[in-house]
Amino acid sequence: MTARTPLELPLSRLSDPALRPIADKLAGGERLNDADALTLYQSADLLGVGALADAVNRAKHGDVVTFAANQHINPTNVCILRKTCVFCGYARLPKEDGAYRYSLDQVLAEAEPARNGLTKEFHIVGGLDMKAGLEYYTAMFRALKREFPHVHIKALTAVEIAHIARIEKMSWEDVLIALREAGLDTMPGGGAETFSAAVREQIADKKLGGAEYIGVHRTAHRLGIRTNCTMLYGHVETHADRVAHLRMLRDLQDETGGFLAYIPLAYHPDDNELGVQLNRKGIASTGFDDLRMLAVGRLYLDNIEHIKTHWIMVTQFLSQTSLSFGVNDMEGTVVREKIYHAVGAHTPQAMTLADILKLIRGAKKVPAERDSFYNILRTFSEQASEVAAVEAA
Ligand code: V47
Ligand code: SF4
Repeated sequence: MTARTPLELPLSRLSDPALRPIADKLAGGERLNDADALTLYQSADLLGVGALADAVNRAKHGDVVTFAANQHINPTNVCILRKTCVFCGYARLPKEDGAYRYSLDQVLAEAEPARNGLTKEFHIVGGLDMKAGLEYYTAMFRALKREFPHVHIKALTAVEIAHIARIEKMSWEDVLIALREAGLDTMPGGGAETFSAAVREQIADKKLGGAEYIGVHRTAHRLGIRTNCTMLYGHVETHADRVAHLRMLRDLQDETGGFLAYIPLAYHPDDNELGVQLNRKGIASTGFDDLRMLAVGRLYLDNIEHIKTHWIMVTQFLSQTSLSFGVNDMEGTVVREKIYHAVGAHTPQAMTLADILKLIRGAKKVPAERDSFYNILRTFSEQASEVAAVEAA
């Protein structure tokens, strides 16, 4: 996308001497190792870590910050793991109050705002619902492509793909091929949580394991389906667990090059069992940790081009600040987000184009709308009239 520029490391801004050898490696184009990542997670010099990440990000992307105009659709909250993913407040058992599964007409009604022509992507994820098998999703994707042919479909986490494969007695590969034929374009990165087996046992006991998550993404990449990757942080994981998680993502990326973006997801403790167990009601991750997670992602994942901040989870204000901590992409204009609002996110459910432009410009960056493959569609100059023209289109 943006022309690469020479790396200019702000050495004078490092107050922790432990960061100096890491800066030297970056200056020499040497890859950081796991011990370096641990140092970055442990250092109290957040501004130093951020300055390094900012320098690396600027060398790759200049001042440009991208966003995609997308709409979230969560077609079912019925999930067989409702009792064992103790961090999740969104899922319901089939007969529980609040359980829902959209019919095709309801999905199309949810998608209706995309008629405005602004929406370029549907982000579709939901629970592991025994009644939402391959046919449910292929019919949905076909109908969405028929009604909204201009909209990219980013849908179904690795966990959902494995669930469909299990209930249909099919291979991951055959499920992915069928979904792609029906209209699936790329896959989101959800379901990763933290890969460590010990952490999974505590927070997501029956969920697809880390190696299998990687296996589904490897299969998708082999079929030419690009995907995102995530890490859920701020619950019971250690710094070493975070590093091991990043290592698995970086190794797969070395092998396939199929990841488009990395998105760290801040754990929210309200309205879920884990929040009660940890006695953390109302206490989500810290701003310090949110910024550090993004910056370390930028520095360690040298083979993943895009680091995305998810403003719904960490607030627009922290997302804006993260644009100086190695981040080059913001989760877009999101219509009707449900998953995080079920677990205590107090952010709005959608941001307008004007809101996003204001945030990015406020960080002295240049906003650019992108497509789902990160090709820049338009860069926004300072003229407010441009926003009005686009919103009226
Ligand atoms: O996998 C569930 C997380 C994820 C909680 O790929 C929670 O572009 C915090 O993956 N606190 C789904 N997080 C969302 C996701 C995502 C979001 C935005 C962009 C992309 C992308 C992917 O939500 C789940 C899980 O890790 N989640 N419960 C909670 N209490
Ligand atoms: Fe189901 Fe996903 Fe919630 Fe786990 S995190 S209970 S798999 S919806």
